[in-house]
Amino acid sequence: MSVDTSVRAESERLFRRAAELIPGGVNSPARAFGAVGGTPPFMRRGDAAYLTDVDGNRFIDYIGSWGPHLFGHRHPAILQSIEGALEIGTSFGAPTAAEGALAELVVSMVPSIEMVRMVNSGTEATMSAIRVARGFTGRSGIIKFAGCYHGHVDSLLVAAGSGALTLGCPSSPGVPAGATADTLVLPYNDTEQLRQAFAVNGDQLAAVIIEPVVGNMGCVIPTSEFLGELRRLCHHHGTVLIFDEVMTGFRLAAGGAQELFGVTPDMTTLGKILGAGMPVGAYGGRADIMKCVSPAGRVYQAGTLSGNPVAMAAGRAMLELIRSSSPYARLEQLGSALESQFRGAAGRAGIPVSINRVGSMLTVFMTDQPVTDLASASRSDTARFAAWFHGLLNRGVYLPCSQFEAMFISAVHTDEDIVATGVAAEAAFRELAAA
Ligand code: KE4
Repeated sequence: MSVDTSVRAESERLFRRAAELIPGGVNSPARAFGAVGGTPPFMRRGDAAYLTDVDGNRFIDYIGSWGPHLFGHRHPAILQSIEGALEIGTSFGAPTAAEGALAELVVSMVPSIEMVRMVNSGTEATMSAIRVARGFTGRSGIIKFAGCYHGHVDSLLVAAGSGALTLGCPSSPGVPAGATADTLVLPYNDTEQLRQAFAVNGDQLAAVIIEPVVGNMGCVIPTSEFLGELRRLCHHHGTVLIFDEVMTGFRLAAGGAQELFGVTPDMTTLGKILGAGMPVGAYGGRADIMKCVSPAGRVYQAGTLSGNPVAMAAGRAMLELIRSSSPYARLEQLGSALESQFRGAAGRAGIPVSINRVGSMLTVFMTDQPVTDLASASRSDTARFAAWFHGLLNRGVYLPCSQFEAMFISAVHTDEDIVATGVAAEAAFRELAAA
């Protein structure tokens, strides 16, 4: 029996009203369907791998709040931790044991992190990490890679991915030239250009910040040569290597991409899964670098709700779930099965696709060429992706609403969900072929 989730009148009503009150009707552009058109479903609740919208439509969810829900929506252990924390209050602006408890877990799980500071978002984490690297080295220059997105930090909103790329403004208005004057943008996976950039600028480079597996131009995977050379060059020039693991942290392995690839950065930024759906970010790394951070050192960074005890309790429950259940074999199995479903469906429908996947993070690119950087990702047929996206959405499958994002599978998706997704995907591919 085919699923029909195309009737979304209440979402349309809510979206019209929201757009009069909130820019674009959303509190984050990535949710606005700008790249795919139409009205975003307004969600009423989430349960395990599923979302139900205000019109009563049920979706298999492959966004998972853009990454946090490694164990699906409303996992009992996470809800119980939040309820328990609420028994004593919501926020004190004073130290609590909950912050140290989560810091202990992060330090024990993430290879590069000897000390860590909690903040409230991935953006705060990357903004702070850049400042600390500049304070530690006394240098100003930073390298980022075209198509990578590190939050809406002024110095990094240049050639940015995710919503900035999706909405065609990878370098945002409102960012003064001075804010990006020290930012050098290189192509991802281009080892030769990396070597040249260091040869010319090495002694002025405070930091390189990179998504060690990119999610924000769609899923793009580094070559081992590129990542290895990046590590070597940063070490040689005294440049701080920052892995932005806001998306990959705890997603690709308990110790993130740095554990998976065996490449240890000097600093790491975290978010998403770390907060289990609550607003948490973090930055950490070598103790000698982190001891520059106020009040231990002179690099200032602060936050009223940083280390919020309710969010800390949720994060602790999440990391303890990871340690007790080690979901990565299951996540790989589900990811491999979903990739096979998409490949088979596209093949039978005669639609050329390129699929990049690491574990439970993947993207179906509408192109017949390999996708290894922003230039190749940008050759994807975004109009075809938009049509395929709606074909799936109308059949109860909720993908990220952009060609330049990654899908996320949770440990609580079922084999039946994967098969049902394959059936919906093939029907949507066949619609493309018939168009
Ligand atoms: P937040 O400030 O959105 O918590 O984190 C920024 C960030 C930093 N680094 C990486 C690698 C990220 O992926 C993100 C945020 N990711 C996007 C999705 N691609 C968040 C979705 C949104 O902007 O609404």
